[in-house]
Amino acid sequence: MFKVTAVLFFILILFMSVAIAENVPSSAFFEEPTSRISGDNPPTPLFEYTGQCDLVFAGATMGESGSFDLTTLPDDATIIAAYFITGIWYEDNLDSYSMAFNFNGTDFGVVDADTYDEAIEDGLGLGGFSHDVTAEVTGNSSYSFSAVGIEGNIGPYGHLLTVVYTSESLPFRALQLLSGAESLQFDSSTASFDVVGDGQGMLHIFTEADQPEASDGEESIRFNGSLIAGGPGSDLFASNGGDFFSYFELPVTVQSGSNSVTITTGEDWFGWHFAALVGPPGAVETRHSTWDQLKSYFR
Ligand SMILES: [Ca+2]
Ligand SMILES: [Ca+2]
Ligand SMILES: [Ca+2]
Repeated sequence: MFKVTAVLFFILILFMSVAIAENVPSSAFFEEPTSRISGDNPPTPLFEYTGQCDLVFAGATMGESGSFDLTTLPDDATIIAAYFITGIWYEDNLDSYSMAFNFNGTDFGVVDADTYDEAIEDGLGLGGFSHDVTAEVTGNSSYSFSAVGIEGNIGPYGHLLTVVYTSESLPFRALQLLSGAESLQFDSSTASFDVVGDGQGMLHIFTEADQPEASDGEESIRFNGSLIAGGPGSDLFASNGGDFFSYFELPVTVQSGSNSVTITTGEDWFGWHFAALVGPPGAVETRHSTWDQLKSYFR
């Protein structure tokens, strides 16, 4: 009887060992993954403005056509700038990263990417577009679009319409938009802002081709080095706006001079195309503005 019990016990232990092994992340048995799509191409300055300003956005999910529904502009908004921001992926590097654009019935023809992140071994090349549609955006409305890749693309994934506006109801502040194409996996990338002063601000981030998945590694956003969203083991970038579209609005404490945002991802491979920071105006801007106001009193 004892022998039978011992054999059964042994078999039970064997089964448990196999079951535990199957649930351990595969990385435990292999070398740590090396970066395939390194953090080397962060978004860079696209537009900045100082005044009674803010920005609103509309997103669109994966597809070569769709519409942006702008609903949150206040009645007295004056539109200052509008950009259609998207990306396109390729299996390998191509001579050109180009797409045919139509926005709200206006045909823009074939447009080259503003920038691209070259594919490296085992990687995907990523083109980034920040297309100026200021003349086409007139207020709250639904704006149809098409964005069709020219050469064997495997996108586009998510799309963003970002609109900068002024309103008498807003405080005086500074705003900066960054755009680009950062193809990122198993790595971090850091972009910098340089227009705001000290105080409370709002950080905006857009990524595409991120998805909910068991993430091997860290998905996070850091601001000036401090973790503000996600973290180790997190699935932060999980298409929170629908298929392959993510947008984050995060309150932050900003400082005059330079402010940085760092995006980190593990296994989830995605494109980072846009970041914006809104905050109190920098000291130089305020002094300049005050001097201009002073002069205007004596004209
Ligand atoms: Ca990259
Ligand atoms: Ca992904
Ligand atoms: Ca994810």
